[in-house]
Amino acid sequence: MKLSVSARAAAAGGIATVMLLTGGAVADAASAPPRPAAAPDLPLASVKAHLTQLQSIATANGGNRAHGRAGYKASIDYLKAKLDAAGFTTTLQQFTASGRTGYNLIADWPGGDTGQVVMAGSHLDSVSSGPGINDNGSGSAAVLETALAVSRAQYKPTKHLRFAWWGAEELGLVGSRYYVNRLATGDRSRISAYLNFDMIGSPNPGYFVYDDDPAIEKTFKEYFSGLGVPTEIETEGDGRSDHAPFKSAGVPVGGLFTGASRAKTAAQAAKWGGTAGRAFDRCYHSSCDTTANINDTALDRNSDAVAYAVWELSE
Ligand code: DTR
Ligand code: CA
Ligand code: ZN
Ligand code: ZN
Repeated sequence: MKLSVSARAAAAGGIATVMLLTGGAVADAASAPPRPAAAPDLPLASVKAHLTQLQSIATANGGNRAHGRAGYKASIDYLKAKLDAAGFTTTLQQFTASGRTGYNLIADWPGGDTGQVVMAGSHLDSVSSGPGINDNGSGSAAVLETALAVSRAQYKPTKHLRFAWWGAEELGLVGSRYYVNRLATGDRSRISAYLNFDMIGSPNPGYFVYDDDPAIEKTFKEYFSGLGVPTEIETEGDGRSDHAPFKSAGVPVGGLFTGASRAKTAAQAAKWGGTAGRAFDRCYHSSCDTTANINDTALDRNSDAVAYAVWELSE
């Protein structure tokens, strides 16, 4: 049974909406390119289990997971162990910032055309004032669970998949800049897409899609329209997260965001729910950015959107 794109997106998002293609549509379907297997619906419980681990790591290490502190390296170790066990080829890229050692974690999924690399990434560091569960445990957990879903499915896409967790983003995109600046000549043009996920579980969430690359933006908007969730263009963040160094290097970029310290408007509350006049995340860069600072629906929808885009863009 052929699903329309929006129904398939809904299915990928876990809502069983099936539309039969009848009459002329069948002709369209017959001429349509083969569609990839729908991306899996990532279990919210699995994504949240990573957040619980990151919270425990922060609690055991002075309350944060900041660059250069024990909590950051423990976060790296947690993710690397999961990825190694799942069959990824992992690389720890070490750098120094503000006199302290930092790390990027890069995980390559063996196979695929290394001339067309689809990357999904997020920064793993928190600020020093808190555990950084929404900023940015949320993005890091969603990217990790997407990578683990690739392994579970033994997914074999046409393109090569690479996942990345950046260090020292909070110091000024230090880790991602370090990575992009050290790409070998020609490797920049081999990255066909970089997808960035920084704060995707905000407690008073908005649904923002980066508008840097039209094809990537369309992919995310297809997914959310399949769920019946309206989106807005992300305007707060140009240059404010790890997609910026990739964009400056000419790589097509996109991503998702649920909002930080800006207040949700009445119009936004009318379409998304939540509280007008209140910040999307009133614990932004604060000690209260804990596992209690997450909206489950937003985290679930955005985690599934990460998987949907990775599958769609790497087919
Ligand atoms: N710079 C991010 C948070 C942030 C603020 N605005 C945006 C827009 C798009 C992505 C991220 C952000 C941080 O504090 O880590
Ligand atoms: Ca899900
Ligand atoms: Zn931050
Ligand atoms: Zn962030």
